[in-house]
Amino acid sequence: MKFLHLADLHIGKSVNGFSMLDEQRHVFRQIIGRIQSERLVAAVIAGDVYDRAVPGVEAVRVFDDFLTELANSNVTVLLISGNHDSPERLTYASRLLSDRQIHLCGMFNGSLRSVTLEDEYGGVNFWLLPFIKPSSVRGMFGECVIDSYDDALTSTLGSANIDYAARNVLVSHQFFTKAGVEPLRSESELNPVGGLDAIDAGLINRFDYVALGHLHGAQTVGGEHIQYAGSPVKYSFSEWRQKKSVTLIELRGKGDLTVTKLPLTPLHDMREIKGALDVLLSEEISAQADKEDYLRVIVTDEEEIIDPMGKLRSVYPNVMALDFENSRTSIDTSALAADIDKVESLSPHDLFSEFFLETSGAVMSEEQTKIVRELLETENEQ
Ligand SMILES: [Mn+2]
Repeated sequence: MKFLHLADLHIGKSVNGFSMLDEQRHVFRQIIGRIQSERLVAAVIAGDVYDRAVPGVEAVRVFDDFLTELANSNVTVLLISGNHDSPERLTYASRLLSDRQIHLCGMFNGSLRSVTLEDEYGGVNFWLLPFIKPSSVRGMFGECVIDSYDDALTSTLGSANIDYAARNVLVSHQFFTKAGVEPLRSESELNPVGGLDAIDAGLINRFDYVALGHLHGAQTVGGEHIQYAGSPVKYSFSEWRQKKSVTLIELRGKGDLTVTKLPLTPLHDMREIKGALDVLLSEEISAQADKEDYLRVIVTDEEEIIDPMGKLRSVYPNVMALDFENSRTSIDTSALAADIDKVESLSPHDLFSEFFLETSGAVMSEEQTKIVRELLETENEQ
């Protein structure tokens, strides 16, 4: 059988104040096209569907359109929540949707869910593991001690009674690493302090394929059969040299697998340019690539320039970031301005949610949200 593996959609994400919704719609159209032309049986979405726990109206609409197109393409959809998603919200209507072969697995309740799809070699079990934290699964497995992410995964898989003689695919959003191999990280991911969330990829080596989300650069972990699909859109300048793709898996008999990267074309690419302002603005340089690309511009002039952003945007409308590299101190002014805009537009509750997400690496639970709301209300009354 052939199926598609994607992850880290981050629908609704803005990069330096620029909405990525048009980029997301653009790659989703390409993904639907490939699903139809390759006659795929399933689309696996390995977490981080939305960029935040409470997505905006437009983001929900874009995902609704994408899910409807997937259903109309007659593929089975297998989806888990990532650390950016609200498990409860992502589970909405999931019991109804499973009748349409759309399996939304947002919450983990102590038993690993599986969906079996058939092909000419028999059944393939897709195991759906939403993003879990040690604290969220503690107590679910009797007396088992769960102190680390490794413990959480070991107990979860151990309780699932997986028959490894059959064909099994794991869908997960945990951070898997292989000892001695430095993963390719991107600035648009969340990195909890100290890398305590890392799990040894040896624990998942017996699956025929592991469809991972979390890392935004496509990469393998300890074998061709363990893959991070990467985000379908570039979400930070640390990714500007990456080529974004979705992953096509052809699984034949036990242990017989082909993995292919299907490249995605952005509406506007993301890139960096560097040099003296006059040179960068010249027709000779600007005509070399699409002027509407998302740019990080590094200006190297020594003299003070009046309104460099205005001048740059008259030629390159989508300049996202401006840096100066000269003998004086360099300051990233545009990023600062975009951040201030963003901060001013958020409510105290949303600001705290963002802060929590950035520092802890996961969205607040319903209970934590309730506590924060109560505290803010008390504060307001006083
Ligand atoms: Mn992500």
